[in-house]
Amino acid sequence: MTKNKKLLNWVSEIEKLCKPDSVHWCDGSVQEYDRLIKEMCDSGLALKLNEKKRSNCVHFRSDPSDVARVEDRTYIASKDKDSAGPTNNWIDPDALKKTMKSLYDGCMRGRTLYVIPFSMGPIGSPISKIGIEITDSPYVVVNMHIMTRVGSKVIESLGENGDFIPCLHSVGKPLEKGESDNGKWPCAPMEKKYISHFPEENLIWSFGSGYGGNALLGKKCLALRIASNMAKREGWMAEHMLILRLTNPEGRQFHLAAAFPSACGKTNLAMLQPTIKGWKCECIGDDIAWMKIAPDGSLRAINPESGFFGVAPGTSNASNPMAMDTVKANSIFTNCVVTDDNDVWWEGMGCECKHGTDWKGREWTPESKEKGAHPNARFTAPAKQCPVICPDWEKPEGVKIDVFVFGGRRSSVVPLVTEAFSWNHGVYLGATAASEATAAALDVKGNIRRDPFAMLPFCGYNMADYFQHWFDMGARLGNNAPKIFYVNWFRKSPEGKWLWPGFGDNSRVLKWICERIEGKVSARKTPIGLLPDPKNLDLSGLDISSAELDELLKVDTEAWKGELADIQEFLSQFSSRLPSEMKKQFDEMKSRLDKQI
Ligand code: GTP
Ligand code: SPV
Ligand code: MN
Repeated sequence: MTKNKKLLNWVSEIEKLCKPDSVHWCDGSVQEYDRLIKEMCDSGLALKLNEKKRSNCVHFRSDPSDVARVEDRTYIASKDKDSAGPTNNWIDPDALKKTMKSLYDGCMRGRTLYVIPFSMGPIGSPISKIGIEITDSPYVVVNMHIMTRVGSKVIESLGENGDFIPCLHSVGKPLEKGESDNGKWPCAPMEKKYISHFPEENLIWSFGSGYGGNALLGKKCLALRIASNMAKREGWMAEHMLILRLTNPEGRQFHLAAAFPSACGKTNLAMLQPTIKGWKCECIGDDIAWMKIAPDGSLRAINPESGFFGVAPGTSNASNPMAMDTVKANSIFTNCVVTDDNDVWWEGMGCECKHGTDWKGREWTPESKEKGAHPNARFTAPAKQCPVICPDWEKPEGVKIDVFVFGGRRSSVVPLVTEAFSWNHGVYLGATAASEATAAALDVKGNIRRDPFAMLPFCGYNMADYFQHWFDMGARLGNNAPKIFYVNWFRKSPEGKWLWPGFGDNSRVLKWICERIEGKVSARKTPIGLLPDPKNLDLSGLDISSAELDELLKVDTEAWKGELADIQEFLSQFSSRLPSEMKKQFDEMKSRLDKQI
């Protein structure tokens, strides 16, 4: 039991407010996990999957209204509205607390309050942080067991006076006397959902949703929205990035961190199996990177998580065999199809399901009109089960980052790969990144949106100041600054076919990137950056026509002038707060496009 006063006071204050039936302090043990899973199976909320097919795995069906992050209900409550900036929803912190306190009052009646001590990052790493999540959802507890390091060791490391980030969560569905959920996923209606951040206090309050980033508060809320604020104040970086180790045939290692928006390929790239000879890839993280400048001046990254919360649909032995292996045991699935023999299935799994039950609990066959799995159906799986997890993935000092890669989902205009002219130009590329909408957020509509550094929904302060932070980090890193590239795996032909095979074949692009770093290959200067000479891309064994390749590496000046107008409009929302360097980069790109160089 902890002697930490701040923690004890906070738990007792929340207990008084939320009025749960009981309180349970999580120890992170296997017994605790097994007991909660059994309780949820017994109550009908979870289904135990076929032990012979998927050992120690369960499936959950969420409420159909609670299937993804809700950006319209996500708030940054800083004292001053400008600190949140034009891309975040802002409410005055006092007003928001007042509203939420009335929602929290008695919200845990009939339920258990779980206290989850967790560490983001290996316990004891100089880059790690401790959080405590209070939740009334056992689903959240078991997911946190996988996604973070939970339990007594964290309490020990916190000690009597250690500090932590308080994360309060409730599904927002109190139970009357004698009432039970009856196997139904508890949550509150949309207008009562709040995913709130108080950055000046390092405080998170989430109410009404039990799904993913809304409820597993270590992930997007702590590791990105709150951590981005801390990183800005303390001079480090908290980014929506996978971390990957590449080893070339000579044995030289490169560490790459890549930011793509939600559902745009991070998990896939993180577990990539190269299709080119002699290259090896190992996974360090698939969603979040925390990075600090080490005493030797290099930039060091850790993955603050210990599990993967990955998109299920589209995951197959062909696209991501390492993820398929990772989820064979000890995993949680949410909103998939359950087959008649109690296994899970989803669209794009690379095998057939003739008959099963869809994510809404209805009979499903291939003839059914609707998809069987929700497009944002997910698996939760321990990172250590990934066959290509890097042996150094939990190194407390992290790995040295050599390359940053930005990208998004663009069916036209943006070429397969572009190298930035400089750090500052790379920051401009990251800041002006754009992507097509996906199912990872419930309320993102429309076609293409600017998603700077894939952080639009996750940067917990004014995005203009975040741009400046990137420029500042580059200046501090100097010659140690990673090289910056921009990729797009998602170009389509006019008929709507992928022009680039993607997945394992993305290793060909990574090879070019590494060879650029080593100075082994030349590049072609274009108005938007440096592009490969087609002869320098390793396409051996690929069936790709030279017309397709030309299309993939084309810079269409007119289309880019259209892009420029959109970028200008996007940047204008930051008005006088926009860094002057960003304006300079924009002007330089405009003049290169005008001069066609
Ligand atoms: P979040 O967990 O939401 O942050 O997503 P993510 O960035 O990790 O995306 P993920 O790797 O799960 O990929 C999302 C979707 O993109 C899946 O349906 C993949 O099959 C698809 N995808 C990933 N990589 C590629 C690629 O190289 N080419 C194509 N065509 N599709 C890809
Ligand atoms: C994302 O949307 O980027 C995710 C899933 O990684 S969630 O945890 O729901 O944010
Ligand atoms: Mn993500």
